[in-house]
Amino acid sequence: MKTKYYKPSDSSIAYSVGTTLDRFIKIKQDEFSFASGELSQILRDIALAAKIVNRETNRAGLANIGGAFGQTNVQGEEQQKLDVIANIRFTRALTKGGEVCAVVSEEDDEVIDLQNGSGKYVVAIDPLDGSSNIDVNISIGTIFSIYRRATPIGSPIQPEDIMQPGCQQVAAGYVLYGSSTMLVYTTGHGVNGFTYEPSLGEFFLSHPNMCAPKDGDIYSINEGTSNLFEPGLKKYIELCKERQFSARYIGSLVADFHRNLLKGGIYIYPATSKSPKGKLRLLYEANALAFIAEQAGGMATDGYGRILDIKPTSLHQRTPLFIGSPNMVVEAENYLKAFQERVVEK
Ligand code: FDP
Repeated sequence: MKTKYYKPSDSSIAYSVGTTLDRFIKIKQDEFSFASGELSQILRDIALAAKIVNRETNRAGLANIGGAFGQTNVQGEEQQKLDVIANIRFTRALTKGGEVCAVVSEEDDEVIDLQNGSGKYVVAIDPLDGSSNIDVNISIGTIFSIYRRATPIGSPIQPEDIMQPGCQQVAAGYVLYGSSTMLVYTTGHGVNGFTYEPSLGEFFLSHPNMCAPKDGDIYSINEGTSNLFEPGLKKYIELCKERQFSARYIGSLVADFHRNLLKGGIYIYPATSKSPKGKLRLLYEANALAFIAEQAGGMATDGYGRILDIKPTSLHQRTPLFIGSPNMVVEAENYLKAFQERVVEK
């Protein structure tokens, strides 16, 4: 039999289309000390569900899947039809993949036990974040955290499998359904971003080794409740204005976070006198983004301490969030603490 070596063609038709998410995951699989392909499979499952949610999101205006579902979730928030669709899609993908034993979702009151005796992983997910933006065609997202279960594989799910601090995450990521759809994830070895190519149905590596600028000039906060902010935060916002920073707030955490990660800035969802724990959820919103922020050289705190060190005490626990460029997060935190001290000293 005659053979010949493969020689890439010089023709433009043979130009590389780039690195697919699948190939990238495979290449990087060896970075996990406990590499076995299972974590890679979960990332692929999430990517598949993201493609489906992307498709549904894109035709929301046509397919009668916009608007309210007619029920409220455990947070007391009105569920949108797409919230429900996304929840079903991600849960289904994680169930079929076979690597996950339990899922915590914003849309479900309780932990979903997948009855999977061989599942080593627990996933916490906000299937569709920023859902109040669906009907007005503004960017929305998916946020996910992956943990290894703490108790032996095959045994019943225990609270300690679920209530792990964010520093125990083995991977985390988000999908941004924006002017293009992106999947960004970390496994604790830097952060990489992939852009969806709809005609090929693939995510391609577009943002390798993402790094948060040390400083920035964008602040993202809903100032509508500023009269309820802590005094230190009011001062910090004044400082942002004195420095003529840009105020940018979409009201979709993933989109606001993503912009500031690329451009440099701080996203704040603070405690207020009305909501001392803020609004965002620790397990499936703050932790994932905090892990990504830190891996990209950024920072995430609740205003007084590191998000990833918080030991969860309840499933749908809320936390204030200050996240983004490290110099900005430190400065905001210093304002909060300094002012609090002054108040205590009086
Ligand atoms: P939403 O309620 O629309 O899902 O996750 C909660 C969240 O959106 C974030 O995505 C967003 O940053 C924030 O709430 C917006 O809250 P406000 O309307 O209070 O600013």
